[in-house]
Amino acid sequence: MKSGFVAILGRPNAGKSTLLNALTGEKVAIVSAKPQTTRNRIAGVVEVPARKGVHPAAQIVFVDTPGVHKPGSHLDRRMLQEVYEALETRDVVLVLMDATRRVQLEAAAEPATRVPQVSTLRPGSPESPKRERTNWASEDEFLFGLIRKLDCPIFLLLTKIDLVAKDHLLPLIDTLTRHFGFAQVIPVSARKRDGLDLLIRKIVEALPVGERYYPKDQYTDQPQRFMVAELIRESILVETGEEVPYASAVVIERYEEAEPPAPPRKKSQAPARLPLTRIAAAIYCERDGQKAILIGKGGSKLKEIGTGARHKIESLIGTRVYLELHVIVEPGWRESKTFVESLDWRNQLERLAGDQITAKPPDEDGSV
Ligand SMILES: Nc1nc2c(ncn2[C@@H]2O[C@H](COP(=O)(O)OP(=O)(O)OP(=O)(O)O)[C@@H](O)[C@H]2O)c(=O)[nH]1
Ligand SMILES: [Mg+2]
Repeated sequence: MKSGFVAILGRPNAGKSTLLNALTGEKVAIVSAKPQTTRNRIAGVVEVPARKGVHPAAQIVFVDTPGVHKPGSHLDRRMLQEVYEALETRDVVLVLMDATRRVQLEAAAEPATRVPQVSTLRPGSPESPKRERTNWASEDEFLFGLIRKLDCPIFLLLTKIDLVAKDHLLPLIDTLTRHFGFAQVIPVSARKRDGLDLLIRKIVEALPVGERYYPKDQYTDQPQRFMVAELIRESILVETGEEVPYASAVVIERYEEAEPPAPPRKKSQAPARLPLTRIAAAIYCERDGQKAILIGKGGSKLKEIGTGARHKIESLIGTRVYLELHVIVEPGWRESKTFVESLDWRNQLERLAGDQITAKPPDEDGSV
């Protein structure tokens, strides 16, 4: 069989996490229309059955990463570090580019600047004159700088093609294919599942022969506890705007697993109620004003965040869930190395193993 790690890279909002979820068929990573949703690298494991005469069976470990952007805060630097770590272990790299954004860029570019703008993206290309760059192009250069020296196959994926007219797409693919040294250029729509079979086939072809890295039935490396924290953060991304989602972090403080379900009953009896998991989580923000927004009038916003998250958590873990949320102001946490490091679930696991996490009672004003 074949196996290997495939790093998914791209600018914020390129559709990386949506692709990961579509490929695994599970909700492995949270998704939102707001950029910089993903903060940690997340593995999603895909088992590919053998196809006679085409390829052997394979296990592909996709690694979703935070969107590449120039770091400002310590949190940003930590997010970029996650990208570097994903690139340390990789057999193939997928660079995702939002086709809708590319088409807009091409349309906005003056004819004179169109070609140089694209050529700035070519790995190893000489730098173009500054006047020809847009902010977007320079951000793309930063992304391409990360992969320039990699010695593994790099695929360019044009994403969200369900939103782009074919007559825009074809010239774009043509330009990209002619200008860049990618092993493959594959247009995909994670939403419509377009191009995913081809992508899987090309990846399996490129992977080395090897045994599984994860058990056959495991679809992610994340502990459930961390996925729960992410679902709460997803709810915050949906329910709040402006800077609040960016200044928010979620830490699970208490996680009491449900008792095993009651034994099966006769059909004539009322169905047994699902067991109950009790979870308490803290939402950290940076300022009192953000806390006020997160709690809302009479606790209404926090209730909405909690209700939205609870439904998703229930479908993730398959029990009923009692969720308590409270909000804590931690001024400037995004600049605190210690705090940012403490959010990483890999570090949290170490702490839990050391039994150092203590549960805190929920705030009176903030509980749901
Ligand atoms: N129409 C359409 N929308 C998509 C597709 N893929 C992603 N999106 C949307 O694009 C937005 C961003 O998707 P994400 O998967 O969160 O993007 P990301 O690259 O993981 O973003 P960050 O984690 O912020 O770096 C969401 O609103 C998605 O619903 C697609 O194939 N078609
Ligand atoms: Mg993401």
